[in-house]
Amino acid sequence: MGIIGDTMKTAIITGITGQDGSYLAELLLSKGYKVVGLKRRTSLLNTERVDHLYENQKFHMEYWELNDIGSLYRYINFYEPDEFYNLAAQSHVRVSFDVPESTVDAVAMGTLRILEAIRNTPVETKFYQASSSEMYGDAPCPVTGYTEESRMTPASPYACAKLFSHNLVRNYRESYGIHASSGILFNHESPRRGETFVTRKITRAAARIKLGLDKSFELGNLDAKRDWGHAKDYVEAMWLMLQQESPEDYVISTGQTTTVRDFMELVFQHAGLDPYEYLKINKRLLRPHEVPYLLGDSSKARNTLKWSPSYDVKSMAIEMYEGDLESIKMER
Ligand code: NAP
Ligand code: G4F
Repeated sequence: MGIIGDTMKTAIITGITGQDGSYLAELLLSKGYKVVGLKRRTSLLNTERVDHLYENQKFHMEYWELNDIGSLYRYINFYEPDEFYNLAAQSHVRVSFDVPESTVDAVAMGTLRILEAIRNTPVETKFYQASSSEMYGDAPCPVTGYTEESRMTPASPYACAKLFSHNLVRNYRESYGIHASSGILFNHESPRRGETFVTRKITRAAARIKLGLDKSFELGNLDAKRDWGHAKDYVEAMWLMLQQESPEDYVISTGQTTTVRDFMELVFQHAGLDPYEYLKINKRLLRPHEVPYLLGDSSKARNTLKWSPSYDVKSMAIEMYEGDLESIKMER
């Protein structure tokens, strides 16, 4: 809650226990913000990514769910946030084909509930929405990459729901003057990436094989191409969007795209291993509808936000592999 004469900003972050939530919380705390992280209740503790932040007096956690409207109004009224970052989502594309209804409820209706709460409370709150490059689906990609204006043909329940939220943010900004921006973020990874996303699957598999713990690993489609950046760079862009005079949407990407196969070869080569001695292709890991190619053109963010990534795919992959190697050794 703001105190008279106190210039400290307050931010609410949904999805605080996730990869991006943890990096964004670190960034905002380093800038002197009070950070309120909203988490859902889980039967086992899952706060490893933010446990190191608890000793900071400016870091708070509250229970909430994407479908819990009352708590949302309560926290906005109580904390009076200057900024609200909506990062919570069932974020796994393939899983969204298995549980489409709950994915769409969380990703689409969850955003609507937050925007409604911001609109209906007397608090001036700037809003950030975690939009996704998955929204482009398999629409034709310009040679230099998708821009904010490119056509979007989402190819999964997850991506359809993200596109709903993306459109809603623009609509609330135009209809009610809310300072609401969407970041169309291309894939971003880190040593904190969830273990079932392909990059982390690969770096963990290489580390476990290197340490003699596993003799094989499984993947699905090796031909898909992704524009992979580092989550630390990407949360900086989220913050920059909310520091702008006017709210807008921005593509955030590296402008370099790599196949899953090349990413795997890069990691295994760094580990001194031949991936094809261990790899098994499992058809169950294929998707009903694949997004074959993602490349982003982040010129707008680079020119307006003065944002640029500090990692390339290789430096990020090596950091992830080395991180996995160290943590698996420690676990042992
Ligand atoms: P992540 O690691 O999967 O984290 C997702 C967060 O959402 C977790 O804190 C999770 O809580 C929470 N969550 C999921 N369902 C919820 C529900 N029903 N109620 C409350 N909280 C819920 O995702 P991320 O990589 O940090 O991504 C952050 C956001 O950016 C997501 O919206 C994602 O869709 C979007 N995005 C990600 C990328 C990327 O490449 N990483 C690219 C574009 C957009 P639990 O910890 O309890 O599961
Ligand atoms: O790592 P992935 O699961 O990421 P995906 O589907 O691109 O989605 C991620 O990035 C989106 C931004 O574009 C976010 F919105 C979303 O929340 C998430 O963070 O899969 C990447 C590629 C796919 O083409 C997939 O088919 O890797 C291919 N792949 C091949 N084998 C695999 C596997 N993906 C996973 N998860 N597991 C595999 O074994």
